[in-house]
Amino acid sequence: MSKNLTTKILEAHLVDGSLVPGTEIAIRIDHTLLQDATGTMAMLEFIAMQLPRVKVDLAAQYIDHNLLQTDYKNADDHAFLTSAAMRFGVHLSKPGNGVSHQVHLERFGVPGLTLLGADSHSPTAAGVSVLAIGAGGLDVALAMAGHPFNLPCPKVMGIKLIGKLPDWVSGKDVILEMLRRHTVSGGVGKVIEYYGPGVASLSATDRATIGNMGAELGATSSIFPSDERTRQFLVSQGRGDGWRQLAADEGAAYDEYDEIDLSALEPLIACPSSPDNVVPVSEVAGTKVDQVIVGSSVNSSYRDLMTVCRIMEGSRVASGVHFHVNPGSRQVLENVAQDGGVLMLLMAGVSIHQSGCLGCIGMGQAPGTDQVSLRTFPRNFPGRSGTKGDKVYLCSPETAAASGIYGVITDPRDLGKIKSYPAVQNPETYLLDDSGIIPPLEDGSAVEIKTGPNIVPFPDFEPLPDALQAEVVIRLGDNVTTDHIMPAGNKVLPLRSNIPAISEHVFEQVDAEFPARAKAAGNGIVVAGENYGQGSSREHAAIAPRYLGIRAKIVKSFARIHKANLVNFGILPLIFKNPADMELFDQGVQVSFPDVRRLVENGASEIPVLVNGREITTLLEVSDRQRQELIAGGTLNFVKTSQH
Ligand code: MIC
Repeated sequence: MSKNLTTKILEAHLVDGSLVPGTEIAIRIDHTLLQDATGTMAMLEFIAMQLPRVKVDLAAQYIDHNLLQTDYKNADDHAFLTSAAMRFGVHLSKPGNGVSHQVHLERFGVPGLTLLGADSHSPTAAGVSVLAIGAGGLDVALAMAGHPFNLPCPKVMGIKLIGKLPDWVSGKDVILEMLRRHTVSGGVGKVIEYYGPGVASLSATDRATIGNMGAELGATSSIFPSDERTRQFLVSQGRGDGWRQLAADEGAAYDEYDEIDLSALEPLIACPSSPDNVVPVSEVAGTKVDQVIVGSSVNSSYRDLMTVCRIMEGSRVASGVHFHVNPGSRQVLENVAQDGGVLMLLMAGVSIHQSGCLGCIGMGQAPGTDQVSLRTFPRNFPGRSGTKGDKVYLCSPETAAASGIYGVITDPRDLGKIKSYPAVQNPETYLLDDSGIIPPLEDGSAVEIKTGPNIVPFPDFEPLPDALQAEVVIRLGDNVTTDHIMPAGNKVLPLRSNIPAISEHVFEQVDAEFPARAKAAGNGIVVAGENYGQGSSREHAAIAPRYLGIRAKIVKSFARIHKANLVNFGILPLIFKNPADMELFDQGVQVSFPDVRRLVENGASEIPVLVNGREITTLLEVSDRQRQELIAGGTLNFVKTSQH
């Protein structure tokens, strides 16, 4: 029977279960990726497993998020991560070496492998046909310890690409078109597999852009065939030996289908404040722009930056605009510099920053009050930039550059009337420099782990009680993001290794009184609508609420990674059987879950909840393994008390 590529890679890695969508499967993981914002906690969790060394073929730790050193905290985390990486056999990418996704694509990704990353944008590795999945830090720590990764078997959505992108239109416009059609929840429970004659026209880095932002569709992963373009990219990175051809079989079936004619696409833009709020650039053209940023985790490759350099060459940034470039990696910057791009940017008035996530995660670069910021980043959730009420638009490097020149949102095809499209290709041979990567030691057992006052031990969480009484601490609507639950930004991110301190910021931008109310309630629950917990993989959005006493979340539907994180830290992920019941759960109301432990233990899929003298039904859709973890009070407790 002919198979799609996703099925082939999953089959080759299947350890448990069968490939029936929705049922739990376990897959072998080849590579793991940690970054510093999620990685300090994941590394603490790995240390708690008391193993001498990682048990995956390749583990990498990147320092790319918490780069501002406004006090000792981030610098202590960097030292901690460096020492832990050396102790446990992990590659360490130093601060300034680049964004995890771009560096992994360049230096480590190999077609057909699996990658588990503690970052939702890990599927950037789709650019070189890696089946990469974002997960909570604990799941990645378990993979580093050699455990298979458990996940609901995804459906496969086949996207047939035909045609070829017109000038001034690039990979970002393809994924914005996907978001326009399918929304931020359209990919939940699915791998998005691209195929068809149009694929060959996309470079590895355009594919990486599309894979990266598959996370914004809520997709489990995205994948491209490994073809001649993949081979060229690996050869240009001095890694041609790792290439192999991979594709779906002729006539392979998909669970869902869609088709995009690349030649019919036009420049698109996601308006504030959701990546799926997409319109043609021409619809918002003329809007005054205050800030433009190109780069960070997406659209920060050589092609993207050099395209901007060539567009800016001989032009100047408009007087009212601050134009920033955040290169995806030191390698990108070195190659752009070698080809004269740095001078083109500087002479146009662009500020060039070190390689890293920077403003994408609110680590600096926050826009001013009421300012319009145009970014090539992957997400624009409200307040994520660090500014409350921000107006962040997401677009391609072409649109960003054209808008930077005119000072208003500009369809780059208008610039095409006076400049020819640069049509930049990635280099045939990159200038290679791995000085920013420290390889693992043969034997790291003597390395002492460095720590600091802000790196505090993981809190203890009690097992699920027989019955639960709790207060509704907050009720929210649809599409609540992890940025709402556990904000990032330069004040909060340094607290990622200190749960008691970071928990004081839960729901800060939505309702600053939440932490105090949750603590006063003793046990609490959160109630919300559809697609709860979309966005980041940050497990702090589960750990910190749990620390404040949240024992259950009852919603209309969950995003994949957040749901898994809730189970990992002992929070019941419940779904309203009748969505209209949500109205009964006003803030402050007391609810009870009679006999809950026995029901979870016995495999009950329906959990009754008493509210205002009425009994309503909620659904618990988890695997048997997850039930045991919930009963234990979380995965760490479960792992400690069993062989797992
Ligand atoms: C994000 O874009 O939100 C991040 C930064 O990449 C996060 C990771 C984090 O919360 O640190 C993600 O998407 O997983």
